[in-house]
Amino acid sequence: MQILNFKGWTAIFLCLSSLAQAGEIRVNVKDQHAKPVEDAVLLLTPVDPTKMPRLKPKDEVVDQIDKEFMPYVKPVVAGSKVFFPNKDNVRHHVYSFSPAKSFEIQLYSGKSAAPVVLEKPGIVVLGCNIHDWMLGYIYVADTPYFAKSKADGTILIDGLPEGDYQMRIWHPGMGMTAGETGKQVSIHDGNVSQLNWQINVKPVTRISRKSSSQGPGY
Ligand SMILES: [Cu+2]
Repeated sequence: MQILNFKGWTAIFLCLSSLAQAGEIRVNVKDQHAKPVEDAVLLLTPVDPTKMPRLKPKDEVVDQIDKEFMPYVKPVVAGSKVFFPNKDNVRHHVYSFSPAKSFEIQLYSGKSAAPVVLEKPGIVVLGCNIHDWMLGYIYVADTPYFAKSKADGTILIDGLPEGDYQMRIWHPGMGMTAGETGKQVSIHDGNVSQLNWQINVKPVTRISRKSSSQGPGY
């Protein structure tokens, strides 16, 4: 019994010490009117390029629900495979003409669309040939350290190895530039770095089409 207890304590200790080997950053994103900005993508790149880990591509999903892309902004790591399941009862025809990736998924319904592999970092603007208003963005990141802001404008990135990082931030309202840069942060094990970041964004008008999905559709 004592041995079991001892093992239990050892396990807890190891767990705590591995948690301490990383830091985190919390950023509060506001616009020029001091309003919280949702869907801003924050990216951290180690200042020392030898600290950049190998990217691990993932399987990601951008849904189509009520004739909208969900989520509106999706950050993914470069090399990831993105699936575009159609959850509507009408067909979509998803495309992008962006330099980071140009592709087209012909009229389809359900999960029949083949995934698209996004190798090149950059911004992929999504549209639908049938529904002109459908607009979505995939930010293909060249670093594994990224996250996007919630409705209250906060972004959290945890599990960051200790070190200095260059930060970038991007939002659809900033246009197709790579975003704003220039801030650096030092991450220390077990510490939380907090900062406020004000960005200039053009208002993004998004009209909900929910009601129109009740009808016969097209
Ligand atoms: Cu569509």
